[in-house]
Amino acid sequence: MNRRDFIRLSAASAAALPILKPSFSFAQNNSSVPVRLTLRPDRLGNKIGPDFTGLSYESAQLGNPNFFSGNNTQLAGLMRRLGKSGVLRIGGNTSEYCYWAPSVEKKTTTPNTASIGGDKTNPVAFALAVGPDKGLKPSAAVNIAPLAVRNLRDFIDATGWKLIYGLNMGTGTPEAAAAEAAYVMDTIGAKLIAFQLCNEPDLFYRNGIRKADYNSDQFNDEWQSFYKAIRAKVPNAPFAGPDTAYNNDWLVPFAKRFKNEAIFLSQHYYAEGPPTDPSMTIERLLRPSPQLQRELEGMQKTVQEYGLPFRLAETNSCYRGGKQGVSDTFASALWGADLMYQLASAGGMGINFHGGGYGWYTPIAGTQPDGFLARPIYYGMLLFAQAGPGQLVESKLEGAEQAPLLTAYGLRSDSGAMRVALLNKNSEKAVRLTVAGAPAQRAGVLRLNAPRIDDTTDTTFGGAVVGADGAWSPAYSEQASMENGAAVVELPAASGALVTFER
Ligand code: BDP
Repeated sequence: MNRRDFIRLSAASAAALPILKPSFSFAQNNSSVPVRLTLRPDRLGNKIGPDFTGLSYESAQLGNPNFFSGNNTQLAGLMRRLGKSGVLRIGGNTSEYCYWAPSVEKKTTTPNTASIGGDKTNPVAFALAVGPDKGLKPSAAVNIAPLAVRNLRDFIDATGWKLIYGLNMGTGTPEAAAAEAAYVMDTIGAKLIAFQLCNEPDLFYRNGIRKADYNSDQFNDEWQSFYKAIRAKVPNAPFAGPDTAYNNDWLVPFAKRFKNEAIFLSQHYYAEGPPTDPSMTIERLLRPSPQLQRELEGMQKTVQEYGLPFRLAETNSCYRGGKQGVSDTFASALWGADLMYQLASAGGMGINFHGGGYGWYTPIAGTQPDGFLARPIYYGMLLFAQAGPGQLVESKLEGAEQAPLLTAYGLRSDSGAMRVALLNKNSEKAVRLTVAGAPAQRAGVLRLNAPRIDDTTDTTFGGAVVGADGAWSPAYSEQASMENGAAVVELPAASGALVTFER
């Protein structure tokens, strides 16, 4: 098939947009698998709220009060590009080693060390940017000064996002948590959507935070005592939990016991790990995950039974900080976008991709002195952001047996537009997709693309890269060809696209 058969550049939008050829070749598509997607706009599914998207950072990052601050305009800009009202979650392993230190700022001058940590006797040292914790040993103690919370408020204001704030139940006291919570609540106000009390308590038994027999009942008792201490000081403090690593057997009893105390439920999901295991590959990342299915089913059951919404409060491709050659590649963009839609389809309220610093899986990499950069996974989140909040539309995919890793999600966006997110995770098979059922005259296509599935530097969306401060606009205007009212989109192997129907 000739490229012109399915790309028509519209004169109107071509006038507004520079026309660039998408950077891949459509030359020989005789081998592409013909697939049909039929949308049922009369059958609407789950809603995707404006705060669905999110990022997650280690609490230890607050040890540098200048990171999340009004001065960090690059990071704020990159976050705003992902959504006007996303959610920043602060927590992770290091939250169990962060200590509220109201007196620290009196002693601290402008911090400038690049090394993480310090200890309780010398706690003012901190890192410029903190990457994901690798979980191999307890992290160094970090003091959180009131200045860090005040600056966080400025940062939150600059992003338009909201906050989930992790406290330290692992090695902290209820009194300290209550004092910290009071200050956070006072400073962040309504933009704080929830406190979480700890990180992955279902792994406490094996990471040295609690004894080997630590169980969900003990955890729930502790959770309750912290909750009470905080509520006594901050009567309107909102809570979420249990923020478990993966274990539905901990999620369910928590939901049952705290359905009136928690405003939503949270759990984590890592697709792969550890990175040293050679079977943790791109290929495995892109295949359907039985663990994800288990977690989504557990979540759905809990949501139905206890009426609480669910947030995947921490996730990424490979635990222990990610895997080079997997987590930092274009594959992570296809994986990440697909995970967002899988979660939305299962009824989840939102997601937080973990990251920070130069971690392999971080969506945004960098430091203030060196600047910030959108990594491949960011572009998957960008596709999701451009599709917009809205309501999923039921659809049927036919003929994808030869391209089993193709996924497609229909959405009626809040702006009224019908859209389809297409993710061809097949690394060898191109697909010729006919999208029927959306009454339209035209269908615009934005491509999620990179030269190779394991490419780490040249991902684009709409033919354009994202600038250091989040600047992005599509570099070309592409129209799908229309056949009998259906849009026909040629999707190269290992690529994605966002199709918008226009009447
Ligand atoms: C999670 C932790 C987070 C780590 C991540 C990882 O909550 O702090 O950075 O694993 O191992 O379990 O990458």
